[in-house]
Amino acid sequence: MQIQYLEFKALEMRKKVWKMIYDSGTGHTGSDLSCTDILIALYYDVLKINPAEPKWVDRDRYIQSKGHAVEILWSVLADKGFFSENKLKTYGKFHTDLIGHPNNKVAGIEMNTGSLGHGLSIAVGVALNAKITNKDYLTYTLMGDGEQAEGSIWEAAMAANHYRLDNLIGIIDNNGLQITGSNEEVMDSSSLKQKYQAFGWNVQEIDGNNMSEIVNALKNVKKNGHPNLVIAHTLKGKGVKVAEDRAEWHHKVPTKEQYEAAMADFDKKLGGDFENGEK
Ligand SMILES: Cc1ncc(C[n+]2csc(CCOP(=O)(O)OP(=O)(O)O)c2C)c(N)n1
Ligand SMILES: [Mg+2]
Repeated sequence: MQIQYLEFKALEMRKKVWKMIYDSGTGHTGSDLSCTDILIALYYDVLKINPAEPKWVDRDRYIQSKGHAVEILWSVLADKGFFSENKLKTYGKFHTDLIGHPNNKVAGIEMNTGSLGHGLSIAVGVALNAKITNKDYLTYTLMGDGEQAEGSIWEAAMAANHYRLDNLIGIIDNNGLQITGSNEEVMDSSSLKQKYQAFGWNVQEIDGNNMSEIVNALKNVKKNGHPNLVIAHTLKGKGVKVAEDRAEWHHKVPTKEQYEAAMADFDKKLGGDFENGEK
């Protein structure tokens, strides 16, 4: 897949998420924009999936452990055709199943998540199943950096190497922020590379808002008997200046003025840099 096309998609999806949060009055704005590029790389270039057959047995599995960033996930799943754009409009409304965290009643969702610290454990089980049943599918999980404070992560990290799960790819959205402040203020999550390496993992560190680096890292995971981790250095709120690198934008909804200013900026970028999807 062309990197320029993926960059275009990421911009389009950021605009969509921004509008969705404004329209519905709810959402994890900074968290969605932080990992948008990662989801685009996964869903448009890396994952082996078939939206027409969501439960295809040989599909790659994606478990979004940082479940709160669900608006970008719903947007991508609709765009890929797992469900309709009309259904997407029901996000956050009474009786919808497009709720504020991933919900496995919806096509394309493997597991309910949102209580932080569980995705890696689930992914270990799913990857182990592939080993036991001789399946080639890969299992990916996206975690937050604040989420690394959960003890269950480290139990899962140990188990992943014990069971030689080189079919497991963990990704950390390393944006330096949590809800109430920075990692330094809330819980020190530094030296993640050394920590995972000490648990036996192969670790790559990349710029997590750079499409080529994301795609390269995800396609170059090792098959050497050890689980793989990609530490993706990102900017929380990426793509909307007012929200970038600001903890209060974790789940803030834009004002009318902020909404309109960012929409105009998105339109300018989409119409200028990316007219007809070309850079
Ligand atoms: C077990 C648990 N504790 C607390 C929360 C509330 N919570 C939601 S998001 C969040 C911060 C997560 O920060 P991080 O993992 O860094 O995610 P990101 O910066 O990508 O949003 C917290 C504490 C939760 N969802 N689950
Ligand atoms: Mg974070």
